[in-house]
Amino acid sequence: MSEKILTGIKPTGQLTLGNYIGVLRHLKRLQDRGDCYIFVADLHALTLPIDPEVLRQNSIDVVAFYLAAGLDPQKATIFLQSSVSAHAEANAILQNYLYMGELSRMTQFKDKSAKMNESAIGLGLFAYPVLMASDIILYDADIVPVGEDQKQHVELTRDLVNRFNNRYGEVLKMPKPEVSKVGKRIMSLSDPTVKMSKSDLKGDIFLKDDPKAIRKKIMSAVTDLGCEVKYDPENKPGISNLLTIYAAMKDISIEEAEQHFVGKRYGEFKSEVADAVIEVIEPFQNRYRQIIETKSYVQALKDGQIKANALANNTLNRIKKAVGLLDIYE
Ligand code: AQP
Repeated sequence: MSEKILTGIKPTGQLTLGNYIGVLRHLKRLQDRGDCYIFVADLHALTLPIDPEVLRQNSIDVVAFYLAAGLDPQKATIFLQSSVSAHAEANAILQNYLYMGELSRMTQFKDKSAKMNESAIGLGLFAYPVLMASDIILYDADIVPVGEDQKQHVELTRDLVNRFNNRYGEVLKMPKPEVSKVGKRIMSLSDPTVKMSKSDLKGDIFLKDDPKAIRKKIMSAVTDLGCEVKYDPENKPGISNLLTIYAAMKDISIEEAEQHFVGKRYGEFKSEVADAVIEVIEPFQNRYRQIIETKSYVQALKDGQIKANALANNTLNRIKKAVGLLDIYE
């Protein structure tokens, strides 16, 4: 049986080059490798305040970007998380197998809640990893491709699966996070010590930025002292980040990228990084615009919804049965 692969993106804001490098660019290859379930994590987007119209538009964008990245709805199942009610049901059951202590140690929760007033931190933000575990478990996922920031949540899902199976037998499939070697954590161009993120408007390259804006942002990216183009994340975080971006765009290793820039100055280096990004992102944007115009994302979501519900409900029934919920039709 082919392996099941699951991944999703939260429609919380404009997608960044970080999302592209961390996840989107791998999708085309993944759909040929296994049975792909690729979703829009719209329920997760509600964990922080968001305008309803913005959420709707962002959700369309995420699907259009999936398709622009080369996902084929005939091969992969593309769906909205909120269109499969099993996610919420599994969440209600599985929340009893993760504990407050472990949830409060999640880095993403600590980072996001640190910027908020305590009285405004929603329960959903705290319990985010439970819903994410439900997403993964419902599709019997073997592999969960993620950026490094999400790896901790997949590890927690593994703990939950262990705990649940120890108690009820081999009910849940054990998933594995898969983090790409190059580009697992793309950093902000204005502060290369923090992650490039949808919610951080400064110094990020957004997937809808026009080529001129992309070039300008890269040319003014923060660099480091010295003049050598060398991969050294600790002492040269800015240069290392740009090297990573270049390597990801060219689909080569960091060493090969480093080799290419031996003896070149920062200005020339940045200009080549900008060329490399534009060369990949411009055709990607053209495909995105065509998908938005023809609304082909609608049919993809309708088809995906049917397939996703079938598999998710199957697993949900297995979970319900294992924990002792009565099935009156049995
Ligand atoms: N900077 C990044 N480098 C590499 N991978 C990244 N990802 C996100 N940013 C980077 C990966 O993209 C996938 C989808 O992310 P998400 O939107 O579901 O969640 P996130 O990690 O919280 O992304 P953001 O951009 O930081 O969103 P906000 O600002 O809303 O919290 C994930 O696999 C993620 O690892």
